[in-house]
Amino acid sequence: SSRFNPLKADARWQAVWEENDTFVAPAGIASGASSPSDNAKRAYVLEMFPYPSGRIHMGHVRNYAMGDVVARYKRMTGHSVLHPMGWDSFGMPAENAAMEKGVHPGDWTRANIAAMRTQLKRLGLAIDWSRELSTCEPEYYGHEQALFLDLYKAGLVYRRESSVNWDPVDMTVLANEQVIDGRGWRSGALVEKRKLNQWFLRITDFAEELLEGLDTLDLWPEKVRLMQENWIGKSQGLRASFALSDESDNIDVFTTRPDTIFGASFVAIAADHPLATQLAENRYALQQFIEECRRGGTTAVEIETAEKLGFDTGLTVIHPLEPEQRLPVFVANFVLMDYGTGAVMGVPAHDQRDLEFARKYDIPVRRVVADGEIIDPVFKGNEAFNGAGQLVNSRFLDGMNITDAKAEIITRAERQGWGEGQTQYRLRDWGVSRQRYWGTPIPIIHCGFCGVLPVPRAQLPVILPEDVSFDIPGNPLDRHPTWKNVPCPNCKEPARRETDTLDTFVDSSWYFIRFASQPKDQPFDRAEAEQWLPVGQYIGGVEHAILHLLYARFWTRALKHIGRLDVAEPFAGLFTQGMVTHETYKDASGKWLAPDEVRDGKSIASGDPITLGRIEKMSKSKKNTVDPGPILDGYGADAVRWFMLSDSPPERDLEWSESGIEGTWRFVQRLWRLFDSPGGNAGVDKVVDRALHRAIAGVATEIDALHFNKAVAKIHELANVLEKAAPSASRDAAITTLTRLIAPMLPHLAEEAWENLGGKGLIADQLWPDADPALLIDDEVTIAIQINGKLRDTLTVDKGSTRETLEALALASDKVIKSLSGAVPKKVIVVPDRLVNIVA
Ligand code: ANZ
Ligand code: ZN
Repeated sequence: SSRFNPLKADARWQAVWEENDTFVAPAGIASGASSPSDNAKRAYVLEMFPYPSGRIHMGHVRNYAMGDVVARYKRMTGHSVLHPMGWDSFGMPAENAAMEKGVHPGDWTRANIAAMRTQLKRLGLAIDWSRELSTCEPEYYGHEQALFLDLYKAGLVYRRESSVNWDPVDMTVLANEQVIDGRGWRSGALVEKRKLNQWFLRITDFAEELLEGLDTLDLWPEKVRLMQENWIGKSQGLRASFALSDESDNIDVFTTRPDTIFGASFVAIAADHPLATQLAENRYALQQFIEECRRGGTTAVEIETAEKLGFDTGLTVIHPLEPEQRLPVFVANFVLMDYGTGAVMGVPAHDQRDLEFARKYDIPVRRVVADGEIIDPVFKGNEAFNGAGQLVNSRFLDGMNITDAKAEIITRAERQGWGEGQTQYRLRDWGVSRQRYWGTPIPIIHCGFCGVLPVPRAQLPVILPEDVSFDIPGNPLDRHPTWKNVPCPNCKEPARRETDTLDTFVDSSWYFIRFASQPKDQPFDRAEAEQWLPVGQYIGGVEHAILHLLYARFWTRALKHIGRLDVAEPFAGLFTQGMVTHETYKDASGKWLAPDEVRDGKSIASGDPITLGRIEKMSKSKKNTVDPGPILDGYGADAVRWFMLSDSPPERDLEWSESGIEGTWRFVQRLWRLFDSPGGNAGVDKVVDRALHRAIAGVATEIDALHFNKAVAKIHELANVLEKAAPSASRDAAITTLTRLIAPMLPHLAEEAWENLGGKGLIADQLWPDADPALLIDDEVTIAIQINGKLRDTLTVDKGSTRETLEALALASDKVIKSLSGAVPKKVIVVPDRLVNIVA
């Protein structure tokens, strides 16, 4: 027929792929199996698995369309492909839904998964659904509990009291990065500090490895590597001890600028520093100040921008190199307890925060580094100098550069015993305790007699109880009447279960391993997992550039550490795609309007003209989301996929527009008419042959480089040539081959056309065509035209043109005729494909 009907074709081919297990990955070879080793090239293609919020959004569609092109292309280039899908299905929204709508988090989640699975399947993704997993099911989280206990046994898990960010609305502890401008990332409530016993993973043991590993990830975006590097935040410096003047105690500070020690004019400690706590015991004003500090934000930006506040304790310390100097000790809001030692030496001339503080509290500011003439010890102005220079006003350091001075101070401190060189990481241990119901129960039992004990392996999984209520805020596990109560595995006396659950980032730290190998009785089989890992191409949003990727890298190393898996890095290749954006609209009253509430620049409801807002990331708050569901119904999967791939470079934002999807729909139909038009003519068409082979090579190169939009452009070029070409055998062959070239991107159309053209089997099972190198070579050359050895003109001619042709063309050149001005050439020397020299 002359029209491609996606509604029929999509469902039909999706069913065929499913019946044939077309995209089921070959089983790996499990440990101990005696089958011959499987030598097929393997490709593990993975998109970050979705959170089952309820509906697929355009961001998902873009993400999965890209991954699908890679997966299908890898199959066509002879790889065994693993391309799985699952659900990151624990987390707070399910509990919020439970509180708001009274549905059980499990029911809500599973219903969402069912709906989203159906929607995803509508896209015709080449996914091995037999490996589908959902992190909220005991079949998954039970294994996670086993791994947690393995890490516990290896000493990589510990429990300690720590100050946490408490979200008073969601009634939960938040990770630092879940606190945005001092507020909970979901609730928006002002965050408070609380002390709780928390479970931690020792990610800091791997700080150096995680940093060094970044150098090996050359298939990762540079910016992501940089973000991870900054997050790990390695600093080298000095830990120095300043004795209190009454010698009752010492204050240890950490500094990355030991060279500036002669410029130190005060010491500041964090509000949570033990000394501050001690001093506050009988000083109400200090207690109040500490409270005030706790209310302040904790992010780098907040600390940078907040007004620097201090409380003078009245204590002084002795400068370790100038014992006659006494420095005042302040409690200050810009010093963090959980970095370095929770105390700093203030060097106002060379540190902006210290300078602001010093000006405010009238503390001396002494210059100790200078980059020019001015070496006056009295530092003026309000801008600290942190550039390179020479040490001044610093006794034995005078004249040294900063690097040498640092080394000198560290050497002296170590020799004299008041300090030592120290490497410091910004990275903190990973607090994984969450006071929530909808998460993996931490498999621990607390016994009043025996203490903290792991749940015996035979009792795993520790299953979440179903009968919980969300009528009151807080963790339902805490108030569950029976679930908590268990006999102690050791003394059999009544004991209680840990009621904290694991951070959902734990669930996503190893799901890609479980995809690769999913035995029933253990988290994964090592040999089988190692056959697939690392993930060759991982695709996801840049919002996961730091935490998820760092945690997965850590988890992989931790598993290696305990001998369960020997993989250095989990994700060899990473791609972070851009967002899907849309215009925004407001009506006369300033209310946001959804795209389907607007027609021809007017509000459909009121008929009034609307104001066009900025193009922004699709979001519910701006009402500029477009639901993929109806679009898929209207245009079919291929047009939507093609749109997602075609418009912008994949790392950039993509603007969704009606006209855009209309355009891709028309192109799909254009291709269809091409497939309907073979002519059966016998002739050869060199132009078509060349265009085809250039497309074969070009599309492959662009898909390999993840330049999907360029691959799309190459197919457009070929289609243009074929549409213009007269019937020929070349054209017919090109049309047949074109089905393969579009197969990764337009799989339904490709299957349908392949079948109509008499192809055998499925297009999904075809190999990528070979490009004939001879046809890739440009067959025009530029030759030089000289007169008496001097360049006069250049001509572009067919390669292999004869001497006679070249001579004739050269003599016909306007420039040559002009230069010769009537003179008769004595001789014409022709070097084919290179030059013509006319001797006059
Ligand atoms: C003296 C000094 C002089 C400093 C100077 C800087 C410049 P990075 O590089 O990020 O590791 N610092 C140390 N511990 C701190 C804490 N708990 N809270 C707030 N600030 C802290 O930063 C290290 C520098 O940050 C340290 O070096 C210290 O200030 C400060 F010209 O010491 B510096
Ligand atoms: Zn006990």
